[in-house]
Amino acid sequence: MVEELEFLLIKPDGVRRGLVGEIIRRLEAKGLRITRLKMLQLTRECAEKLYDVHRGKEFYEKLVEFMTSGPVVAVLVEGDGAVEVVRTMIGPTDGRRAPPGTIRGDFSTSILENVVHAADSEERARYEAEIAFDPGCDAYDYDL
Ligand code: FUP
Repeated sequence: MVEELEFLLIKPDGVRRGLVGEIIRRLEAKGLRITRLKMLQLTRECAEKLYDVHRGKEFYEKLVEFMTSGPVVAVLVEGDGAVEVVRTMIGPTDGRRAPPGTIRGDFSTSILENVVHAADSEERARYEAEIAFDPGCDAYDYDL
């Protein structure tokens, strides 16, 4: 295994349900190092860029709509074999099929609202992190 970088996004359902702390706790407890962290409200354009590989699929519109429905939390982690480690920790896409002990298995019964996203390669992690940490991708209204 080699030192790797991995990108995760806690989805709007994860934020709405108060699971941010639990997910970050699991990443830290596993021994991954959190190197960047940001809450943002994705613009439609940036949500489309994040999910460019799914453009044209029947679930694409719903997916983009969901990902822009509320704030998300972008997390960059580093660690030995981080991509495989995180993908194993989140479990398969469909929360109904994800085994207990995985994040999706413990917190989701949906294929769309499955709490968390993680990049499937280090190259994708870099691509997705560049989008999520770009100030232009954040539509959040910071007026207090
Ligand atoms: P994953 O890598 O596990 O996040 O899964 P995918 O890249 O295959 O899918 C990305 C997102 O598309 C999922 F989180 C939810 C959505 N999706 C659906 O809504 N329906 C599907 O049949 C497949 C994916």
